Amino acid sequence: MTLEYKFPEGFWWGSATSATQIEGAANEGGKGKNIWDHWYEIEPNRFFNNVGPESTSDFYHRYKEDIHLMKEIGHNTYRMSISWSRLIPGGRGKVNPEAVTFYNNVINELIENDIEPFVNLYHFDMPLELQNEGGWESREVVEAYAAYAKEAFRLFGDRVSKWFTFNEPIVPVEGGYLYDFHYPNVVDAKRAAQVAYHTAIASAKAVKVYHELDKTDGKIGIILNLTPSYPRSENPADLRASRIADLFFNRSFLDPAVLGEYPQELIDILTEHGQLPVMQKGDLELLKANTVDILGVNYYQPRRVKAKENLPNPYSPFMPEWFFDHYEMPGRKMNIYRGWEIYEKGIYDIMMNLKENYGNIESFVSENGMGVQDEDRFLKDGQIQDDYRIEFIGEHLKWLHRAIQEGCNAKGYHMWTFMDNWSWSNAYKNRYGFVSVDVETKERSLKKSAHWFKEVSNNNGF
Ligand code: BGP
Repeated sequence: MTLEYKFPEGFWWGSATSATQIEGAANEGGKGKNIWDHWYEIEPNRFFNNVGPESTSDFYHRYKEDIHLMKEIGHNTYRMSISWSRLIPGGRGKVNPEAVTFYNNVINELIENDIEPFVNLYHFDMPLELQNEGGWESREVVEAYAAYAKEAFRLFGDRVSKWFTFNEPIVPVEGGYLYDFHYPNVVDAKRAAQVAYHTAIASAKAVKVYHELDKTDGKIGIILNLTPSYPRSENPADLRASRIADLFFNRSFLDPAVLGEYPQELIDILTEHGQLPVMQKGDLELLKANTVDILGVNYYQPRRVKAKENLPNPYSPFMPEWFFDHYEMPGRKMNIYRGWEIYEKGIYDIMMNLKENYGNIESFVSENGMGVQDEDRFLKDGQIQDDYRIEFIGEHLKWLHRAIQEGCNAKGYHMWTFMDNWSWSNAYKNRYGFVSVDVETKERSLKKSAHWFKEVSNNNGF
C-alpha cells in the first residue's frame, strides 16, 4: 500500500487520560479526598447534570478490559496519570499499598500488551489536605509534591521511562485563581501568579529528583497546552496584544520548563503591576539547571487576538485579558458540537516554533481531539459514526507530518482521549473518546474512529 503520510519508524500512537477522569472508585481502595471530591460535595450543581467524580468511567475496576481495547485499536503508547491522593492519601507521608497494587497492575498490564506507559504525576487533582494548607500558594506543598514525585519514581521507575511532571499547569491557575472553574474558586491575579510560579518550581524540583536518579534510558517532561496566538492584523497594537497573550498563556510555562528562564517582558509586566510572585533564593538557578528532556503538546484550538479599543483604567487587578480581546476570525472553521475553532495548521506552527526557538526539543502531540455534545445522535447500527473525528485527527496529522518533514523533532501523536470520560465541571457533556462509555452501565463500545486509528497505527501512516 502506498501511503501519502508515512510517519517515522517507531512513531508513538496512542491516547491520553487522567486518573480523576477515568478511575472512579473515588472513595475506594484507601484513596484520600482531592479537591474534586470536595468541590462536588459542597457544590454538586456546579457540575454538568450534577455528575460527580465518584465513579467516572470505572477504569479502576475495568482496567484489564480497557487495556485490551487499547491494544486492539493499535496503541503502542498510552499516557495516564497517577492520582496523588490515591497514592499518598493525605498528600504527604504514608503510601497507600492498595494504590501501589493498582498502579503496578495497570503498568504491568500495559507492558504485557506492548503498550509503553507514559506517566503524568499531576492532572488538576490536588489532595484536599494540601489544598487546605494553601495548595500551590504554599511553598510547603511544593516540597510535598517533590517528595510524592520521588516516591512515584521509586515505586514505578523500574518499568516507566517517560514521566511528566504536570498536565496543562496553567489550567488550575486559570480555573482556580482567575476565572472560577476549578476549586478553590478564587479570583485574584496576584495569587494566580504565585500559584503559576510555584507550579513551575515544583516541576523543576521533580525534574531534579528524577535526573539525580541517573536513569540513562528515562526521560522526564511536562505537558503544556500551547495555544498559538494569532493577531487580527499586522498593526502594532494587535501584534503587541498577541505577543502578550503568548507571553501569559504559553511562555509563562514553556520558557521556564524548556529554556530554564522567564521571558524578561513577562517579568517587566508583572513588576509594573505589582504582581511579581514571592521567590526564594536559588529558585532561578534551580529552573536554569533543571529543564525538561521532552515536551508534550496539547493542542485544541488557536487564540485569535485583537488589541483593546480602550485600555481599562486603572489596570489593577491585573489579568492578561485586560490587554486584549478575543476575535472571531471571519470564515473560521468550527467544531460546532463544542463551540471551538478548528485550525489544523496550529499544530504545525507550534512545532516549528519549538524547532526554531526551543532547541528543537523532543516533543509529541500529547492531546488533540474533538469534543462532541450529545454524541449519541450519531449512533447507527450500534456504533457512533464519528467521521468528523476521523477528519479532525487526519487533518491535524497532515500538518504534523509536514512539520516532521521540515525537521521538527515530534515523536508521536496521542489523541484525547481513549474513552469518554468525566471532564471536570463539564462532567460527561463533551465526548472525546475512541471508545464510548455508557454513563449508567459503564459499558464500552468502539466508535468508528477507533477502527480507523487502528489502521493508521498499524500502517504507521495513512
Ligand atoms: C484538556 C484537559 C483534559 C480534558 C479536555 C477536554 O484541556 O487536559 O483533562 O478535560 O481538555 O475538555 P472539555 O471536556 O471541557 O471540552
